[in-house]
Amino acid sequence: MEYMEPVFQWVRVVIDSLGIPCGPSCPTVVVSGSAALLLLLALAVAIRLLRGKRTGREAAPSSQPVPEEIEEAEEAAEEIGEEVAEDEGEPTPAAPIPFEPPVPVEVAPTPREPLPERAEKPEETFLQKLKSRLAKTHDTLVGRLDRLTLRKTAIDRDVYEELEEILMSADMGVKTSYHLLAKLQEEVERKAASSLDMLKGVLREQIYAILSTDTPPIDPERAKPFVIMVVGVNGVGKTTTIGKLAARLGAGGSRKVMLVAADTFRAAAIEQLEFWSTKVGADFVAQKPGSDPSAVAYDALHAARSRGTDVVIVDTAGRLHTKTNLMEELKKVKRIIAREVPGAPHEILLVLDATTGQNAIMQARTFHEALQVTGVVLTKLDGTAKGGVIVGISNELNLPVRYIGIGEGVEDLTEFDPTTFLEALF
Ligand SMILES: Nc1nc2c(ncn2[C@@H]2O[C@H](COP(=O)(O)OP(=O)(O)OP(=O)(O)O)[C@@H](O)[C@H]2O)c(=O)[nH]1
Ligand SMILES: [Mg+2]
Repeated sequence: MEYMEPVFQWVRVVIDSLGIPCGPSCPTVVVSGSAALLLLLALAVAIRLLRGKRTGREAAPSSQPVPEEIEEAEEAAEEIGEEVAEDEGEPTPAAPIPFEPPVPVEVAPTPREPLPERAEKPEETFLQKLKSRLAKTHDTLVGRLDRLTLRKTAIDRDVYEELEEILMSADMGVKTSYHLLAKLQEEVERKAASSLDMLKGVLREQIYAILSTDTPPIDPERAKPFVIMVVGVNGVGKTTTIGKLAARLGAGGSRKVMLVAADTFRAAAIEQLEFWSTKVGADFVAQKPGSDPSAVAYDALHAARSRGTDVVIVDTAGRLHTKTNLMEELKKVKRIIAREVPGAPHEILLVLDATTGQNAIMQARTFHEALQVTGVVLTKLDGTAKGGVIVGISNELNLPVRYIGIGEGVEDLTEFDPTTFLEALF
């Protein structure tokens, strides 16, 4: 401790000059106390420095943000559109960014590839529909004629023979086929034509002349109730036609239609008509199976008058035109109707099945003789190649074709118009 002697002497001089009473060991105590104090101080600073290093930014005084904090604060402030104040280049501690809980992001469903739209079937026009339903008759008549025209170069005897065969196979009937052949020959001679190209046009003109009549269309407004009686042989499509007709004449509910089950032969026939009446929203009148058809008609007409019905359609049982007693039964129904409603039945429609071909003409003759039919409905034209029968019927019977059936659906009955029909057929 000898090297500390000058320090002790200097401390004694200072203490004495300050006039502080001090014993011989006083300088030693002061120096050792001060040294211990300094040592403690140094120790405290060292500890503090060490902790600062370890905790990094945490140790920085909160009032003096570290540069990284400022940067982050600026970025955040920019994001939320706040201005960051600056003080002469010295970055001011950024205002604390208020904590906002994360807004739950609604994850929009990944847009799916739209399914390729199903190719909409374009609306079929009426003419297209008629064309497709008459396709078989078209092929037998017009298709064969086209093929003949391509094969032959001049109109000769062979051509006429083949033409005759074509007309017969389309079921025009012998009489009508010869009539058309004669007309064709006349035109060929008149025009001194040698090419087959004109044959198709002439045939179309001649068929039109047969089919077009000047009979006015059915007008259900001309009487109330307007009574229609429907007759024909078994299974030709009478009941189905009545259902379709009720839908047409009902005109979307603007006319009150009544269906009358005067086919009392079978319970199923009554049910079938009832089914149609429900389907098309028509009134329905029936009696027990086996009842007198005339009595059913009588009751129905009384009901129609009291209910203010506009159109009454009477279904009758199918019968062979050759059965005289059954034809008499129909005559009786007609008489009763005429007695109850003057001027009725306003229409007696004979339903003929086109698929029966020439037999339809025979049926038409007998029914017409017995009942003086006012018009024909030719059904099932959609399923036959014998559609030419319509020309035979018009030519031989001089009866107007009122409607044609081209399918089983309610909309598959159409008013017969020769122009549209030929447009579709040719
Ligand atoms: N393809 C086709 N089928 C038809 C047409 N009209 C009627 N039919 C069908 O022909 C069949 C007989 O029809 P109905 O209406 O019962 O015939 P109907 O003359 O009343 O028969 P009966 O009362 O037994 O004399 C049914 O299957 C009908 O769906 C048509 O225009 N085209
Ligand atoms: Mg029937």
